Amino acid sequence: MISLSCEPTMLPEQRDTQTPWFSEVYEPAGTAQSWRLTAARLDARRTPYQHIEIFATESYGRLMSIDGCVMLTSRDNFLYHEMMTHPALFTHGQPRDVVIIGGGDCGTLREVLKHASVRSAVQIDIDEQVTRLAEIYFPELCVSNSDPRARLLFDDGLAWIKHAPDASADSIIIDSTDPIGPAEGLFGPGFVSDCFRVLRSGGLLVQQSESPLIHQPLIKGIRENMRQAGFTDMRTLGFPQPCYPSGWWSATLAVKGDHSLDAFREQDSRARSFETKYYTAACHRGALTEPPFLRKVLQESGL
Ligand code: AG3
Repeated sequence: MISLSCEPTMLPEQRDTQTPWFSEVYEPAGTAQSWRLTAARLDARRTPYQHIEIFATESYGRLMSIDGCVMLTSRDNFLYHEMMTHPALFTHGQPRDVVIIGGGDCGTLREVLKHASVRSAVQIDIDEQVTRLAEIYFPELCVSNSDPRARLLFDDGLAWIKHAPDASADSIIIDSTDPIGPAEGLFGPGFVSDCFRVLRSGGLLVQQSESPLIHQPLIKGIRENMRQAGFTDMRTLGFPQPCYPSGWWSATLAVKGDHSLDAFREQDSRARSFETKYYTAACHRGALTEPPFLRKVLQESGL
């Protein structure tokens, strides 16, 4: 006999109405998602850029929100951070110099530094407080921060990339918030063409591209910017992300020069020397096939 450990939903009169909840109300989709908390808010900082808060949830571990939007939870951030990093770095022949725009929680940085070929990883987040809070509440993401290959800068990514030398990076990963507030410019055509200039031939751009289900116009816009900038092949890789609106998220990859995203180092990926919790060569291969509903929308714009 299989015993189910899931208790049925509580009846209203049994509910604990005293325990606090965190809810992200996501107006654009008319949805909300909530987590029951185990304590009052752990921390909060109002910075010149945004309002960062930290909560302790009952079932997802710690949760960081920025301006009311969930950025990550302890339980499921591995999905996002692995998929923002490994497909791109296993597509490049030998990624050496990697730039992370945003990513202040250092989760992407940790994944990037798992690649032995990487000799420099520069992270440029506008808000130092994101990193300072991650060090306290998500120390597992910050384990590689003192790696000699890592450089943590607190600066405006838009301005940084403008001044970066031509052909100086093998991969640029845009690990940003939603396209509002300080991150808005990171979704603009000017920034994407600066990234194109800064990448070497064969270089990979990765942009967090929101939900394939509810943000199709945005994904179209991201890909139009990439195409306009001169990128040849582009692909939107979907992955589950329970803590974000719709529970589903994506990373859009673009390659510079005459390369195809279908050709990744599958053998190296299979024989990788580090652990991942979601990413595998097979899931990489599978994610390269865009689902028909998304393909249709992109095809309409010749993307
Ligand atoms: N970056 C993507 C956050 C977008 C979430 N949007 C939302 N909850 N409305 C997260 C940074 C992780 N390194």
